Amino acid sequence: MTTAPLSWTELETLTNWTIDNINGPTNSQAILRLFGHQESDIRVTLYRDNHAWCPYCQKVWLWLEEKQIPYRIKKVTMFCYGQKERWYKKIVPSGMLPAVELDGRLITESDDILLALETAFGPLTHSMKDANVIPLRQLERLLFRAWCTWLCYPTWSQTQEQQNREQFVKVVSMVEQALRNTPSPYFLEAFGTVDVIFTPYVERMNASLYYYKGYSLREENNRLGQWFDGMETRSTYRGTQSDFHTHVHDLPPQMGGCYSNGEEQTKINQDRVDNGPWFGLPDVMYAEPETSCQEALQRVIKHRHNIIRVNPGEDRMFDEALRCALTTMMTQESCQPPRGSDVALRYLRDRINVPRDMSIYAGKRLREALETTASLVGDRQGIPIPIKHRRDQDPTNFI
Ligand SMILES: N[C@@H](CCC(=O)N[C@@H](CS)C(=O)NCC(=O)O)C(=O)O
Repeated sequence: MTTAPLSWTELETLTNWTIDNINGPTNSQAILRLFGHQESDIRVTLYRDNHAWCPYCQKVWLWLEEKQIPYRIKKVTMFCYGQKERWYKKIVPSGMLPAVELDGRLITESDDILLALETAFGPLTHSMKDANVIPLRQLERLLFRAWCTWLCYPTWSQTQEQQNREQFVKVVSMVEQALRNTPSPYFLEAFGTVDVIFTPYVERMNASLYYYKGYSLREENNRLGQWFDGMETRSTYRGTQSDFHTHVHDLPPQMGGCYSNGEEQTKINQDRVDNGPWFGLPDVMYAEPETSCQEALQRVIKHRHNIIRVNPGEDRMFDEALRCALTTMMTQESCQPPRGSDVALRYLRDRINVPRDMSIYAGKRLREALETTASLVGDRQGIPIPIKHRRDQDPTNFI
């Protein structure tokens, strides 16, 4: 038995999800953050990328959120998914992100930004220049290099692949040791700058190594596992957190390539990240909020015209198929979409971006509903996600 798809008007009655972008929890949609201050108190503008893919932007974003500094956000396109805005090139000719304007002064380079911010507003628990922080910052760069060497270069022999893996695992054991030095789940006795500095790449390592190398950073390393759990207790981190699917497909064009080792476990992981089930993956471990389906529904309703317009499926057919998926997500009832809509549904499934579009559990709920609905009419995949660029995600298509 399948149910009929609800109309958009009926679907609207099923969600009252809202978020206070300005003063509420950390969220990717905000362009102004006040934390209870007045707009006249603002001294900072953060320039970050449209899709929340840029790791160095996440570092500064998380710092500002943790310190609750009132700021504006201006979003800029990255080269890999569209054309850099002219106005941005006028202020940052290289086009690089992030940048911050602090009291009218423009600063680029994420470490310089954090140094300037802590001079203006005080450190986030520890200064970037603290004697305990400096060696941990160096360790983060060491880990980053070992990760790039393993992930981003093709290997010509099993031995080389094995050596790269061993080198990475060796640096991870140094990270484990550093985390063991304090009883807290964090790098020092309390959450602070170091955790913010490690966050963007450790999150991307967790995703990419799971998918391209069959290696689960979070599950295979006890202390890092506890560190992730600690981070996930923070609403600031949850607001910037992405999922495996988003990262594994945004990294190749950003990094210049990600190379799979082709092992059995890798293939299993790839199938899981691409085709589900998405619940239970080690990209998130805190309990799912009760509002995740409502959030997903609200976000789709808000952008439905563009979502339907950019989808390769015929508009009327996809409109109905999408309502079927949303009906299933909200009622748990099976809803038969039009014949031939499997490709269109999976196209959208593959282009949900976390946290750009919605938070991690909402993204999983929506992916699941789209897949469940698509599978009722076929097993064809959507247009493959490009790996050299991501112009399929050009934000100008959504204006
Ligand atoms: N060392 C710089 C690195 C910044 C960087 O590599 N930014 C990348 C994005 S993650 C970028 O802006 N690339 C230009 C683009 O992709 O448009 C920093 O720490 O801020």
